[in-house]
Amino acid sequence: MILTNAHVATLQSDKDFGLISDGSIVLEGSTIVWVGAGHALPDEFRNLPQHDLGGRLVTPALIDCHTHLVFGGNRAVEFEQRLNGASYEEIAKAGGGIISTVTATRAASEKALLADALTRVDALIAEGVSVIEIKSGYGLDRETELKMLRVARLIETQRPIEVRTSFLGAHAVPAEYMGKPNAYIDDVCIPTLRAAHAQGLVDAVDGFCEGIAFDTVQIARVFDVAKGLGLPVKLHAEQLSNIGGTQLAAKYGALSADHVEYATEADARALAAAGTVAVLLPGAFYTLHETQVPPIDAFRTHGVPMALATDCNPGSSPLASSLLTMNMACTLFRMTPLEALLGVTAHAARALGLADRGRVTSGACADLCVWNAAHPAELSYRIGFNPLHSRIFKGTL
Ligand code: DI6
Ligand code: FE
Repeated sequence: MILTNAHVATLQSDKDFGLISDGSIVLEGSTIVWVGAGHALPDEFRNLPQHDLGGRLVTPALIDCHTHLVFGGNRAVEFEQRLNGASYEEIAKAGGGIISTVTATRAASEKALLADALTRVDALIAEGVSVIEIKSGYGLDRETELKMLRVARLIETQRPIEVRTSFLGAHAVPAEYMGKPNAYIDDVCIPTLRAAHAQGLVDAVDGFCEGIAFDTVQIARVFDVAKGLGLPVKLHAEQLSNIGGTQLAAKYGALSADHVEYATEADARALAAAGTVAVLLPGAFYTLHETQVPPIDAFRTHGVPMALATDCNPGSSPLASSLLTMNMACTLFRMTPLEALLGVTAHAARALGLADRGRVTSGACADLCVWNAAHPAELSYRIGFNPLHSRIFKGTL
């Protein structure tokens, strides 16, 4: 198939949108085999069936590289408590927060978790998302961590979307191990990681490195096991304070360090040297009324690729919109519309270790979005408006 009459934002480099007006894109199965100006279409492709896009904007399909979208229940009541003065950390220490979602997730059936997760997946697909990363971490026991990962895998069988899973056993210390984080890592987290990996349920290993969660020594023990299993790592680092998570992520050659509001210039240098992506999560920044903006200028100066994701979760970021994430990144973090688009495409792909996604180039996977828009800045500019015209997933419209 040839897509013709397209205004293509190829994102072939990070310097600009790589716009081609009156462009054509040749798809062969699930692969892009040619992209360029319509008049330059090679003769060999002239007889293929054509699909006229009416001059619409085409971009790589969007990628949400950090979500916790499989969970039970919701935390609207805690949202209300925070607005009545309680802090996120206070609620967590009182057994709410992540732990209240753990209780609801343990109680939920696999079927109910799947049905609930699909409502969020559908919202993302409706905005042109083609790949979603989904973490475990609301089970914190063997059975429920495995259940969450099975549900994440099932999503791919129910919807035209690709799912990458991350094992996040080191997300919080469950009530039954209160005050005994090391015992939790040894008795539950590491054995569950091995079991989940043996069942083919894990694509990467994540952790929450924070005062209210795990320190760098505890995370390093989980990362050592991940490395032994040949799994890539990533880390929630420097979200609420700086305790060295970003440096640890860099030391382990992590795919990404995520949140990073409290990261320093030295942390940015370490990420650049390691080739680790900074995943920025403006939905959590916004929801938690955070005021510490991630060190965007340091990331720019040192050439750290910045990805953007929803962090879709019931506590700190009840957000299921990549477009709103882009808008928030521009308005709250002063990222440019080009950085925002790279953040949900090329750089998000890199944060997941997917080399063939996120740019419109020959050899890439044919995951594309067609927008009722003339310029790519429109995708970041509007608030609460979805201009998606159609989505092409692995070559299928
Ligand atoms: N950081 C976050 O923002 C989420 N997890 C994490 O490690 C919050 C998860 C939650 O509050 O349920
Ligand atoms: Fe998160």
